[in-house]
Amino acid sequence: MSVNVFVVGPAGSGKSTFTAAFREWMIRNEYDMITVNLDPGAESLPYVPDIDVRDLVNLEDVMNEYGLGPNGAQIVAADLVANFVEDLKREIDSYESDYVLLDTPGQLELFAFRAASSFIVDTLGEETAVLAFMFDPILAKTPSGFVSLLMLSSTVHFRFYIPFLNILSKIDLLEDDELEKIARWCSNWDALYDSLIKESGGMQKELNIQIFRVLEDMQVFKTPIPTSAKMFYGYDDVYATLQMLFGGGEDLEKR
Ligand SMILES: Nc1nc2c(ncn2[C@@H]2O[C@H](COP(=O)(O)OP(=O)(O)OP(=O)(O)O)[C@@H](O)[C@H]2O)c(=O)[nH]1
Ligand SMILES: [Mg+2]
Repeated sequence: MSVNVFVVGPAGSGKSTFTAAFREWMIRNEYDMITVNLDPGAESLPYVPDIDVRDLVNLEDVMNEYGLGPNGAQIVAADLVANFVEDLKREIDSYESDYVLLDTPGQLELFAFRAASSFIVDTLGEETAVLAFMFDPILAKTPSGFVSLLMLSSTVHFRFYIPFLNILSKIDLLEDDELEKIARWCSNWDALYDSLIKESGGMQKELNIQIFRVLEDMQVFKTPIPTSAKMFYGYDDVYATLQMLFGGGEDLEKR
């Protein structure tokens, strides 16, 4: 049975580039994997998907057929994909690969909040689905941005309730001290709390403190794994984390 990794995150957080780079890393290491593009609105991709939802649902066709603009068409297209889930599953199964990387639509809310997505994750993912949630470093480097991403990632986790890992993308865009600061927040809640209350004042500070406490109580925190497609960095850690989740730490057999 394959491990199905749904790559999710806010628009522009690096989902498609992560898919391309992790694919490259896996191929170099001789792991058996395929990529699936689940974004009907993707204009260009940094990899050639083995399976492409655009072959089944085309955004331009949806715009013409339903008389919609690009935003409305994205919503209809996301729902239409659900009609083809069984076809997608058959196609994925025909590869019999160990790993399936599924690149999701740019708009996180289309994936996280449409009923069609739960159906897609349930059908395609079965019991070996995992969410890889991308943290964009430009947002993650401020305390409130970091906490917002934790909330967003928790919301997506709450929606699907399957195993998940957090990934910090594009770390080449961070200065060393910014990366160290994020690492400190990851290893020490108190450091994150201190940074958060220093950043804000008045009512916002109060709200931040309350939100922080909820997150702490929920114990949703998962340290984001630092990666950079530009530096080709971090993919061994991502792979090791997947192994811990599904392989009990043991390597799935190479082919
Ligand atoms: N410097 C740097 N840029 C990156 C990295 N990964 C992605 N990018 C850039 O970030 C931008 C967005 O990357 P994508 O991979 O398209 O992000 P996405 O989440 O798939 O975007 P949407 O599907 O449109 O939501 C592109 O300009 C990428 O070149 C990285 O590791 N380093
Ligand atoms: Mg993309």
